[in-house]
Formats: sequence, C-alpha cells, structure tokens
Amino acid sequence: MKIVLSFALAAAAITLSTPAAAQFAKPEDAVKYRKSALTVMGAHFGRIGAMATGKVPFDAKLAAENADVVVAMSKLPWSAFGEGTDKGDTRAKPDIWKEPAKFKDAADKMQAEVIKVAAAAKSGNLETLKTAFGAAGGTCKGCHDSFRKD
Ligand code: ASC
Repeated sequence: MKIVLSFALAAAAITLSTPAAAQFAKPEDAVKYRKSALTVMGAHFGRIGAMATGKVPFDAKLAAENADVVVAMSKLPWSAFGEGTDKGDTRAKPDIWKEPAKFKDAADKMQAEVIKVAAAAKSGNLETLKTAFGAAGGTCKGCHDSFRKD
C-alpha cells in the first residue's frame, strides 16, 4: 500500500514538473488548446471592448468579470506552442519558433497589459478602462501582425 502510494506520488510529481509542452498527447491537441484559450480570451476581451467603445453601457462589475477571464486565459496559450506544433490547422507563423525570445516578449507584454485592464475595470472608471483596453488591444494586434498569418 505504501509502495503504491509512493509510486502514485512520484508519478504526480513527474507530471507536475514535466514541461507543459509535453502535456499534450498529440501536436494537434496543443493547437486546439491554444486556439481555444485565445478564442475564449477574444470573446471576453470583446465584451470589454463593447463597453470601452460605448456599444453597450459600462458596467464595472461585468467588465471586471470579463477581464478576470481574459487574465486567466492570457496565461494559457504559450505552453502549447511547443516543438512540432507549427503544422496543421494553425495560422501560427514559423517566426514563433525562429524567434522565441521575441514571441515570449510579445506574449509577456500582452499578459502585463490585460492585468492593467482588470485593474482598470475594478477601478470603475470608464476612461481608465478605455486607455487600458486600447493598450492591451495594441499588444494583441502587435503579436498577430508579427506571428499570425492573415
Ligand atoms: C480582440 C480580439 C483580438 C484583438 C485585436 C486587437 O477583441 O479578438 O484579436 O482584440 O483585434 O487589435
């Protein structure tokens, strides 16, 4: 029993310490995963955008809820850009793997800016939110321009 338990714990420890890239059974699973995270992020970012652009009334609580989802999603795609995930149903450009530091920098910038969107939403100030939303959107666009095929 003790042995079984220690094997289970060892297996769990290995799973947790394995690089995230290795946690996908197949490359297409990684592609699907990162696209899903980005799709959900885009949907919730868009709901904040609707408020920032005056298409729907500003609701600070709703904006904050959406921003929290954006922040959570913003952390997820990157581990799914591992080796061998440059093929298949993806618009990811080869530059992602040719210039990983540049790609990481773009990803980090976006994550920093969406945290500011969440803070702005919580401040309840629409002008602050507009500014933060614009800056975050700029990081989305910058990364897409460099690393995503049209
Ligand atoms: C969005 C979304 C993006 C970004 C980008 C900003 O709402 O889905 O990919 O904003 O269009 O320029």
